[in-house]
Amino acid sequence: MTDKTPSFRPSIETQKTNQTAKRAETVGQGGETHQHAQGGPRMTTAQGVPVSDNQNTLKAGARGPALLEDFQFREKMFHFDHERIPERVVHARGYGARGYFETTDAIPELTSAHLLQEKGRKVPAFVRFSTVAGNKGSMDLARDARGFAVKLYTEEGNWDIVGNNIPVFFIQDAMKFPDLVHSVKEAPDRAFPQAQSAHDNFWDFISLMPEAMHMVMWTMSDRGIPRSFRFMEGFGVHTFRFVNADGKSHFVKFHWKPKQGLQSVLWDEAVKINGADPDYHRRDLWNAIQAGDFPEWELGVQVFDDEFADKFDFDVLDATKLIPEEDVPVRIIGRLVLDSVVDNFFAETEQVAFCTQNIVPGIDFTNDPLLQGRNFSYLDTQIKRLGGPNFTHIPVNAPKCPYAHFQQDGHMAMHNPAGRANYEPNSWKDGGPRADQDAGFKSYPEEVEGEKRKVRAELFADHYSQARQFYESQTKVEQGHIADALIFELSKCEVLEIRERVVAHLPNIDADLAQAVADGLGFDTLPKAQTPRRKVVEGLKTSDALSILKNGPNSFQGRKLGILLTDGIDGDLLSALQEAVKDAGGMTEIIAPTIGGIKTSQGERVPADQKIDGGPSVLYDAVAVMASAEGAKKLSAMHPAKGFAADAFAHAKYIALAGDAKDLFSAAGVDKLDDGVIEISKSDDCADFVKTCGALRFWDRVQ
Ligand code: HDD
Repeated sequence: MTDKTPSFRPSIETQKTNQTAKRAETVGQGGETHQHAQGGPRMTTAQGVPVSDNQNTLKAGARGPALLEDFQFREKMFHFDHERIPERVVHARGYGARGYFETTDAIPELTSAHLLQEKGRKVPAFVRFSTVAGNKGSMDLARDARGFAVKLYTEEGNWDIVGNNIPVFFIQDAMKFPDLVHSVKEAPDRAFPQAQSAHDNFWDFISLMPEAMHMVMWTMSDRGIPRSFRFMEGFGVHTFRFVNADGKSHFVKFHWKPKQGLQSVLWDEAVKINGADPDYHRRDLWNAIQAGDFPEWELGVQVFDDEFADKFDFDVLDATKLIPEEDVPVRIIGRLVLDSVVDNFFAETEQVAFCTQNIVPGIDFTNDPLLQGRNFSYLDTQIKRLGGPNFTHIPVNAPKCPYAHFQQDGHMAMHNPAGRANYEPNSWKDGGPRADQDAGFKSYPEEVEGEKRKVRAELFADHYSQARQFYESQTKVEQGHIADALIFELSKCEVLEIRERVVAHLPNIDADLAQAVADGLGFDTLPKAQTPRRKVVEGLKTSDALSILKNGPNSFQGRKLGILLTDGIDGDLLSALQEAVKDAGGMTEIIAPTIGGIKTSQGERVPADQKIDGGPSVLYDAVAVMASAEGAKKLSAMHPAKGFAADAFAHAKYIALAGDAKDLFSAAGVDKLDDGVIEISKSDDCADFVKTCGALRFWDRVQ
């Protein structure tokens, strides 16, 4: 039989695309003409055997059967078939980066933790941000809490603070965690909805678990839809212990405060961003770090003693409660900087294994029943996810300080101890590591007593007081968003009783909120309020620290301006605008009718970063539209351009207009412009505009 058919030959079309898109790389042309990419290392099998042909399987004749002896093919396919590991049961969707932590204020009087003994001590860090409910491939802008997990590679072992961007949690006892997670994830029969809490199962569970009402206020607030990982706070949530060298203990809560300030998106933006760029948050972090705009957080601690804990209105062991910063100020003791993206997502971000149990001498747990349960769960889940007990051998999980123990063998053992002794005590001369009675980790010798019973402490039964405090601490705009979010989510519930049962909790939080949600759901009457198990504490002081809008950055640093352009615009003005944004520490992106960009009136070509339908205004913190008369006419006939203008206005963005850009807004139905829309015609205007953008939104437009 003659050999007529080449086994792999890309179509002319494919070759063309590849040539234009990636001129630097050579394209496989079939086995016999395949070329190597310039300068790459020699390809080998996993056993190190050089590979001669990576295009064709070994065959008996060019059109004959494939041969089992093709070890290169079998190895390649076997490895591919095993590429996936189970995704995290929660927090599956995440994004990690490397950086460092530096102590800025030593606190030896509070803790013996080596890292915190001296100002200037610096250790490497790895951080993974995540959403909770969605699967690994879900979109970034789900309404959800965000994970904020930090691993500090200290000189006395790895210290993990496995926190969230919300300082409280849905439940008080780890016993309820599987139920909580089952309820929020896709329903088991239909496998939807994905990455959202807007469904019956979640709200059914919540309506029957009033302890969740405080956290629900947070997830329904703008905290549930952050603009970027860079613009959110992180919290260790639980009360931990600091223990100093004399063995004295204080309680401590951990806070990560973003230097970049706080910022969230609007729900309508979140919905649209999920379509326009499902990777919005991971792209944002990647781009910022690659651009050298390293995000930074301060580590703050709220430290208090037994006396405070005893007189506090709530139980400090209850993870559904926070301690207002106005009651116990946050003391800043360090800084965390993310300055490096990962080399490989799987190796680092996917395989990183956090555990609340990873603490170091000088830090200890409390009896918070949620924390105690977590301490069990994380180690357990890593064994399933990473395939065995040796996940600490994976570089991202391995300590960066010296370590020595007698643990050995198991799947993928890579650091078995050398020598004869693998037990202790032993009498061998070089008998291996020994425990250090002085410097080794010692648990705080808290005295415990009590009956062995399945119970909760009485103070845990207060479910509404801090939910009310949180709601009352928000600005009017933010309160409106909470009501809107509840109405949206409950409108997705098919069962009327579930909607009613949720609304029945709200009068215990705020009468107006309850009424607004009832109206939004079309109820004729407000359902009868749930009777609180414990009397709601009246008159808790509001706390400004709980609001995002009261803690804005007042700067455009780290933010992005989307500039929509047409042919014939003033190139000098464009440069001035770009310069002004750069000076403010922001970024710009050019959007144009085609990806080829535009030609300025000076005849210069400006390439585009986005074609208009790939760069909707929801992707930007503020926008500018610069259009010639002819250009504005063209844009006005383009649906995505009208959407760009209408959305930017509806989302209360600051808008700069140059040339005849106003015409686009009229075409988009926005005739009445306001003070948030600013005409620019010279370079001073640009600087003023960017300064104004520091307020991030022109809220007057939507109040
Ligand atoms: Fe959890 C992952 C944060 C309660 C059990 N959790 C996980 C991650 C974060 C949190 C950020 C992702 C870590 C990563 O990026 O790899 N979890 C929290 C916070 C909680 C909380 C702030 C409450 C204060 N979690 C919680 C409870 C349990 C778990 C009560 C079980 C008793 N969490 C897990 C887990 C996960 C996890 C199943 C899934 C993947 C993993 O651990 O590594 O073990």
